[in-house]
Amino acid sequence: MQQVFSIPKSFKEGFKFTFCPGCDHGIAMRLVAEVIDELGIRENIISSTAIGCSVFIYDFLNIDCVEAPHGRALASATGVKRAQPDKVVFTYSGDGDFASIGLAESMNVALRGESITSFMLNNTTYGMTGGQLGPTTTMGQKTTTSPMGRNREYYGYPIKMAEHMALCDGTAFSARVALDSVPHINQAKAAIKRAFEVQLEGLGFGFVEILSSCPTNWHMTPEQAHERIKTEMTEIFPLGIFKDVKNNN
Ligand SMILES: Cc1ncc(C[n+]2csc(CCOP(=O)(O)OP(=O)(O)O)c2C)c(N)n1
Repeated sequence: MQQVFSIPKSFKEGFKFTFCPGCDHGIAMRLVAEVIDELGIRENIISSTAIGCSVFIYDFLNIDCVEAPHGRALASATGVKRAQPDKVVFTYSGDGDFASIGLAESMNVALRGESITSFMLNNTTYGMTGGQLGPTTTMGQKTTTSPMGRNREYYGYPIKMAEHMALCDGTAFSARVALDSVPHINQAKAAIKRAFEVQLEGLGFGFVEILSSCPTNWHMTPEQAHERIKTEMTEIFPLGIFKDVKNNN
């Protein structure tokens, strides 16, 4: 069959995504791979991922990777960056990894202003383990551990990570983007690039929260899942750049 689209060089040759149909991890990883190619940093980059569907990055990207325990991607990345300051170091996590089990690590990396770049995929659930309530599960959302829907009394409120990261003095760039449409995907790529650039420019910690679909655990078609991102999720998690030290905002 004739290939009609190009594959970023940072992908492994002959790789095949093993994500569920309609999962946005594939789009996010492609954007990261395209940016790595465009910045010419493939030979000089190290990823740190923990557990969750993000872990598969080392199956697909042709880059150096370290594997951390659940929630500890940013702690491992800190060690890698401090040992090898000339390397470009990034983490790629789910919201459960970054904003729940790894919340202390994430917050402290931002407060210390570590020169690393982090991406958090917000799919409002613990995807890999079957759709339990996570730190970003929306109010009223039914999950396997909130079968009646998330409520304030029992579960509290979802966390807005891009805003929290922006409040940390060591953060140089914090943005929230989404993968539900082509214009949003283009904005997502620009934010991913900027988050790498602040590391290359030595400005501090770079963070991008990426609103992404999990049709399997949301019990939706891919189209319905993107509609949910566009309507419900962006209402709760507004898109935008919350901090960019270079542009003084
Ligand atoms: C210390 C530890 N606790 C729990 C788990 C089980 N576990 C594996 S993946 C996962 C959920 C990951 O969810 P998230 O980070 O949101 O990523 P997603 O799979 O949704 O992309 C959990 C709880 C584990 N592997 N290790």
